[in-house]
Amino acid sequence: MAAFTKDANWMDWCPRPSKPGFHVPPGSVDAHCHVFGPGDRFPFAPERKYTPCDASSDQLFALRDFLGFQRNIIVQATCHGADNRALLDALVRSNGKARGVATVRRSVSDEELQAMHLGGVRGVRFNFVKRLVDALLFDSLREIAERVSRLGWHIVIYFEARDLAEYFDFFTSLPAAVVVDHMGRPDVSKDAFGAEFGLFVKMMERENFWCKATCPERLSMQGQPGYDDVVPFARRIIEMFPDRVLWGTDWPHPNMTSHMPDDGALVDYILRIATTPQLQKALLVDNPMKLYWPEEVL
Ligand code: 0GY
Repeated sequence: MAAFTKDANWMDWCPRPSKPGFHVPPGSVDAHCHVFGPGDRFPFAPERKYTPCDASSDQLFALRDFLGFQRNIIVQATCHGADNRALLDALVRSNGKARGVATVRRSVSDEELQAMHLGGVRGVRFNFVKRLVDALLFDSLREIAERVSRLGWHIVIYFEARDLAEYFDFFTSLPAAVVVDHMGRPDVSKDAFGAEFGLFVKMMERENFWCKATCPERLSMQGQPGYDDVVPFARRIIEMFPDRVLWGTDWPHPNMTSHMPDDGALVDYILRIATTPQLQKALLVDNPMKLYWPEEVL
């Protein structure tokens, strides 16, 4: 099998995170994380825009246990393209404690979708971040959205705030629940109550929209320890839409260039954005369970 060499400037994930002071509620779900490779078992996609370090399911599950979480939502990253084998293998190895979001092409068969469903996939991801993908084939995405919505799956979308106006009509016409990664990547040097984030809030006002209040480390210009500039954005969205927000580590934090976050510190950051036990339980337990394990929700 091909050997892969990670990009020269690739920042590896934190090997010894701190133990969080915040004890997450029982049943908490890390609702945005990835597995990468290992490249000698699960090759990275030829069309990838970056080659990461390996980040295996065993390493992810060790982090889950260390941080006090019970389940994961593993999201297909662009470095694996539409080859979901690493994801599906991780779902099997999780013994039911993980569900997944896949990437598929229009050519995917109904049988393949059905097999993914049985394997624990509950959504597809459409990536609109220009540095991560090539051409966007909207007709194809719409067709995929219609097909997977029949399986009860949702659509995860990843885009940057400056592009939202261009994609707004497409996003709001999707025929399923839509989950937005990282609050639509706001420019946090702007006002959390200003026009740009206002457009995102307007989209969230639609009942089928959810979002992940994730990635302060990716969005912040001020950086650690508190990611202070991201807090007003996350608090606004969590307090306005307490029943449609999710949280995840984003381990192993692909394409970070400024610093590699301490995953324990990221868990402590939750206290700054979800400021009551009710908001924390909704964010970490009730909402991801409704979306990914609805059969277990009474
Ligand atoms: C993230 C963020 C990034 C990468 C991907 O699929 C991906 O490659 O999502 C990024 O580079 O911003 O959520 O993992």
